Formats: sequence, C-alpha cells, structure tokens
Amino acid sequence: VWKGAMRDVDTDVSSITKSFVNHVQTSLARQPYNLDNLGAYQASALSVRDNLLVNWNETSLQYTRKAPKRAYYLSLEFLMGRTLDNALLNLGLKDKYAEGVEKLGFSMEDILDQERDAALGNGGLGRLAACYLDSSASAELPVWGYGLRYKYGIFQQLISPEGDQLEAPDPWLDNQNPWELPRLDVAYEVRFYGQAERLHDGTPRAQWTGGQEVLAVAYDVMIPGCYTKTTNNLRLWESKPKRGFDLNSFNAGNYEGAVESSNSAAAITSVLYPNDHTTFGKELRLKQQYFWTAASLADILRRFKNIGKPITQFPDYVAIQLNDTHPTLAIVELMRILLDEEDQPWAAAWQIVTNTFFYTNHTVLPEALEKWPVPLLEHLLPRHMQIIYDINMLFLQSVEKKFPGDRDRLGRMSLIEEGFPKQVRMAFLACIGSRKVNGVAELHSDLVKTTILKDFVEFEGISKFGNVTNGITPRRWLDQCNPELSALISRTLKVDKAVWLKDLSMLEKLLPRAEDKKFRDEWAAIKQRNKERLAHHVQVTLGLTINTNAMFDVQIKRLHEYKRQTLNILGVIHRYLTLKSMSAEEKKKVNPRVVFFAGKAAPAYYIAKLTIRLIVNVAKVINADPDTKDLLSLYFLPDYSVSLAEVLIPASDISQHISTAGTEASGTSNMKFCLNGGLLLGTVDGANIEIAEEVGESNVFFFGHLTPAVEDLRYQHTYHPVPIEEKCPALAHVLNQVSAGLFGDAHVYEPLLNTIRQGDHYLLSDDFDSYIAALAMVDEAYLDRTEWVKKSIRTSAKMGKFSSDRAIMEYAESYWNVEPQHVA
Ligand code: DL6
Repeated sequence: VWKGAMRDVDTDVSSITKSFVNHVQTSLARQPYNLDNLGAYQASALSVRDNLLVNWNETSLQYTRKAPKRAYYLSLEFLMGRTLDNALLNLGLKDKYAEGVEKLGFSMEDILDQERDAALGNGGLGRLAACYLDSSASAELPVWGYGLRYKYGIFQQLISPEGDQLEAPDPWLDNQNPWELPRLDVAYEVRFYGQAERLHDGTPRAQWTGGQEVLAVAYDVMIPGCYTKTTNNLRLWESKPKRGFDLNSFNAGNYEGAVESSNSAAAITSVLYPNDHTTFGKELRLKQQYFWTAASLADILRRFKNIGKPITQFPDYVAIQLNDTHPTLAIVELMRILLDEEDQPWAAAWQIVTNTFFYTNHTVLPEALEKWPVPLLEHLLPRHMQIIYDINMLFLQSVEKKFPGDRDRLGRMSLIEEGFPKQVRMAFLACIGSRKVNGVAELHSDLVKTTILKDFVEFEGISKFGNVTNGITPRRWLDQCNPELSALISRTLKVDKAVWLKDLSMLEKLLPRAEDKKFRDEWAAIKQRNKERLAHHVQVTLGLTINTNAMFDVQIKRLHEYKRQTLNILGVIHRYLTLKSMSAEEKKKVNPRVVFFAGKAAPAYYIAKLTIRLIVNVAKVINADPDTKDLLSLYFLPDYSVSLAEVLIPASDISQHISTAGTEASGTSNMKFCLNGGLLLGTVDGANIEIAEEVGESNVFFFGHLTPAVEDLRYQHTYHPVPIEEKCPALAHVLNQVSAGLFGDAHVYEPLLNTIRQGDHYLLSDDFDSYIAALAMVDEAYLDRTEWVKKSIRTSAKMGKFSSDRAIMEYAESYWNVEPQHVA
C-alpha cells in the first residue's frame, strides 16, 4: 500500500481532526461547536490542501533542480469539477478523513456535496484537459496546464415550466476557493492595440508601443497525481488593471471615466464563452486568447531563462501543446518575442517556434474552425498581424516552389481567407507553426488528413500528422464515481486499487469472471444500487420518483444538431406511439425503460433550445399517461455538470452516442459509460469505433450510415429530395404527431421539424429506421439479463486502452519527448 504522499503529521486520524479544528479556528475564524457543512467542507479542504502543498513544493523544487524538458498544456477550458474527493483519493487519505470528520459529527458525503464544481469549460474539450492533468501528475510527467481564471464558469441552466432553457451566471468563486493559491508575485504586463513600426534596419524587428496595458496575475491550482508525490500545477491567469484607476479623471470629477479602463481590464477574464463548436469573432474573446497566451509564454520563457541556456535550445526544454486552435496566437507571440526582443533572425526564430508547438485538432465541423477578421487583429494586435502576413508570404512562396503555378492551391492554403472582411484561418496557422498535428480518434485523424488539412499533408508530408485517441482518467471516472465497483474490482483482482488504476489493462483479468454467477450477481447488484443512488438524487433535487426496475437509457452531452438528441427524442415518441397502440397482452412483454437527457445548449442556439423544449414537453405527456407510464418515462435533468455526470454514468444500462457519422471527433463520455459497465448504442463514429474494436462488436449496438456515405446522402437531399412520407413513413408519422400538437405548442416546434423535412443536414431521415431497429435489439438483449450482465462485464474489462494515462504517455513519448520525473 502506498504511503508516500502524506505529511507525517497527518497520517493518523487524530492528526487529521486536529488539523481540521485548527483550520476552523484560525483560517475560518469560527467556533467548531456550531459549524455547518459548508464550514466543515472548507476546513477539510484546507487541511487536505496542506498535504498537497508539501508535495507541490517538492515537485516544483525537483523540476527546478533537474531542469528536465517540460510540457505545457494550453487550454482555454479546464472542466475540473469538484476537487476534494479527487484529492483525497489520489492521496490515499479518503478513509482516514471520513473517519476523522465522522468523529467530529459530520458525514463525508455531506461535506463533499458542499463543493461547487469548477466548471471552466463547455464540454468534452475542457474535460479532456482536466483528465490529462490528472494523468500527467499520476505518470509523474513534468506537465503544467495554463488557462484562464474565469470569474464566471459555464452558465447555470434553469428550465422554465414551458420547457425553455434559461441561463443564470455561475458565481463559483463566491464562497472562496480553497484550491487556488493567488500568486500576486507572479504577474506580467500584456499589451493591446497601439502602433507597430518596423525598424527597417536590416532585421525583421519592429517596435510595438502605446495602446492598453493589462496585468495578468497567476492563480495556481495544485494537481495531485494518484499515489505519487508528484503534484503538478495548473496556472490560471486573472486580468487586472495595470493601475488601479485614472487619478486625473477622478480629480476632474469624471468618476465613471476614472474606473472605465480598470473595468475593461477586469472584463477580460470575467466570463467563459458558452459556445461549443461555433466561433463568433468577438473582440473580447480574441482579447482572452491573446491575454492568456502572452502571459503563459512570458512565464514559460522566464522559467527557461532561469536554466541559463541559449534561446536556440528552447525546444529542447519546452514543448507546448495547443488544445485546439484557441491558443494559436502563442505561435505568433513567440515569433514576436524572438524577433523583437531576442534579436533572432527570422529563420532561426521560425525554427525554434516550429520545434516547440504541437497542435491537437478537435473537430472538422466547418462552423467550429476558428477564423479571425483581419481588421480586428490589425486593430487589437498590430504587430501580430504583421508577423502573420510575413509567415504567410514565406509559406506561400515555399508552396509555390513545390507546386509551381498552382494558384488554386495557394488560395486554398493561404493563412488569409479572401472576402469581406478577410479572415485569418487559425487551424492553418496552428498547423504550419507546429511540429506535429494530431486528431483525437482514428477516424477523426483520418478525416483531418483527408479533408480540412489535405493540402497541408501533401505539402508537409504525412509523418507530421498523427492520431492520439482520447482517454479518460479512471480515478475520477471509476474509483471516485463508482466506489463499489472499484472495490469489487480490487477484491476480484486481489490487488490494491493503486495498481490497476494505473494500469487499466489489468481489467482484462475480469473477462473470465463473466462466466461466474456469483461475480455477475455482485456486478448487477452494484449497477442496481447506482440506479437507486441516481433515483435518490433526482428525488431529492427535483422531487420526482423514478422506476429503478426499468432499463436506464442515458444521453448526456452538449445539445447540438450533430449529436442528434432530436433523433433520440423522436425515437422516444415513436416508442410511446407504439406502446399506445399495443394490447394489454402485448404490453406485458415490454421492457420498462427510463430515458434520461441532460446537457446545455449555447444560449444563442435556437434549434438546440427547441430540442430541450420538445424533450421537456414530451416528458410531461408521457410521464402522466396512465396507459404507458410504467413502461416508458422520460426526464430532462437540468444543469448538467461533471458532478451530475458522476451520478448518472454509473447508473446507466445503455447510453446513446448517435452523432451523424464523421461529425463527432471522438467523444469521451462513451468511454466513461463503458468503463462503468454500461453498454453503448451508437453510430459508427469517433471513438465508438475503437471502443467496438476493443470490446467486440457483439457487445455494442451500432446503427446508421457510415462516413463515406454522408456526402452523397447530403447531395441527394439537396438535388433529389424525396418526401419524408415516402422515404421514412415511421418518422413522418412521429413528426406529424408533434406538428398536430400532441405535445402542446402545435407551431412552436416547426423550425426544429423543418430542419429534418427540409435539407436534413444531419441525416435523421436516413438513419431513423435503423435507429429504431437498434433500439429494438437493445430491448431484446435486455430480456436475457444473464447475457446482458456478461456483456457489461466484458465491456468494462476491455476498456484499458481508453485510460488517459495511455493517451498522455503517447503525447509524452511520440510528441513532446518528455520523461517521467520521480519525486522521492
Ligand atoms: O477531444 C475532446 C472532444 C471530443 O471528444 C469531441 O468529440 C469533440 O466534439 C470536442 N471538440 C470540441 C471542439 N471545440 N472547439 N473548438 O469541443 O473535443
């Protein structure tokens, strides 16, 4: 059993209670005898933090002393969720703290429930970043994250009685955040606007002056590895005015003017943009991107300089991973520093840059590919725009050399897209400024190479383009969210969880146990208790009673047309109509099913919001229908979050991942469900494919058209449309019932239904019949409960590949060239 990451003083329960009481009296300035759960949470967090701090300091010291090559993960989103439980588990202290707080009259569960999620992300991309931090620390890799300390994270979602999504701010910092360390001593000035003048002195140098200067102040968040002393850092930047306020304006009686610039500085990190897969070209968003990349690079450079090596060796000590194109300005900023401040010739600077950065693409959807208007960039970052033009000119010259006379190609590959206004294509800039580029699942990486970056593959060669299939951390997504299953696995494998949680392929040893009735019964009983835990949660939070004898069918993710929640709800309506037409005898053979949805829609995404409204209103009708409610019920759980996912995922029998083929880059919740023994109903898309390869196709339920067919089907929709009544009568019937007002609001849903009737870009009418057939296969399979549990065990047992430990080691070895550093 690992004993390393505890301070000696805190290894026993009495030290823990002492440290708890001490924090109550000193840090919180409260009396222990009338402490509420929130106070108890804060005291526990501060006490745990003391342990983390010791390890964090030792880790930093080790990195400074040994100066290994380090990697930096730049992500505009880190969807961390709660920290206390995770920290306790990674430190191996959970049981002791539970005992300690119980002695003081508290329950660990109530304490954990007090913590607000750190929801600094929209969805998969931000949660992936959080999993990678956990895995990096657990693998003892010298990796730091860099992001923004948004005052408000992703909005809170409320659902009105009519079924409309309403958004409220998420003031997650209101109760103080015990997990962050303000580092007022670590601050950098970041400039915006102003003038850039080339020096014309025979060098590529320029001078950038004037404009607005803003301060970036560091807040550090400790990232404990699992059963190791290694505790890495996530550094989040907060924006602040450089000067408190303008004294001249204040003295002249212009009080508003006096604070204007300080307000505009503070606004930069005030809020996370709630858009997923869309870009809006907003100035504040661009300011966020530059503010964060400039501060992070300044910090990285300062650290590198402390080693005392020449700047040309920068890539030997630093690898920077760009999480999507959001941090692409870092490429230009490093060029600016190297040219204007470090006096490097252009070629040397470009050599350093292109050996430092690595770019991960997370989507091929055209609306998600970032472009910034040239006039906006010129105004906000005049020097950077000059550099982008220079990079583009030299780049196009080299393309011209390789493909002489191919003007179309030059137009396609230019960093500047023609139009009004002209726009900078950030994915192209990220690609040419990086040493390597990767997608996040096999199919997706192939699509990157054959579609959006095809010309770049032809120009730069295939070896620059790779794949790292995403992963999830088994610490949070099994041990933490499903402690009973974790304990069963440890008992069965006869090893401490410390061992298998760090080598998830060991789960394979569970495979023969699928044939062992006693094991199956235990497995099924745990699933059942997880369903009851979810039902209890829904009862307490929403006052609704859920039938835990039914199959739990779950789709939880951001609301998006490509993810096709609409297909799911139309499938539910189809099931409802079918049940309504059944005789009592027929109904006896039907599996009861409870369908859960959760997810947020971008506030301006009208069609996605209509889908939520339809789900909520279908639920009202179905759940109240005495003919069917025992066999089918439906819930939309508001305000989806990491914490809610931790309750939903272990309770699922089947989960849906039903994007139009070729649209979901990877998906990661699919991995979480399968790891927890839930089966997968999905399309042949993203990581679903690799999951099926691992667990065997007989254990997943696939349906729908394949990626190569999609383009052709869309062409048919446009040029040879067939009325839905003819093409898919079952779907037409469902749509007509909605139009006729079966779920109220006869006209409200027309814009949503018309996306299917006209154009049907996401191919619902093409996939509906096979979707219904797949649902029927799920029902059929669930009837044979023994076989179902076997499938569940086999699925979980084969999920080793999808540990984020595997993924992060691929980045470390094949991309960054970064090695583990053991902290003794
Ligand atoms: O790679 C993490 C995650 C994938 O699992 C999802 O399939 C993909 O949709 C998501 N992509 C984005 C793109 N956003 N931007 N920009 O969030 O990444």
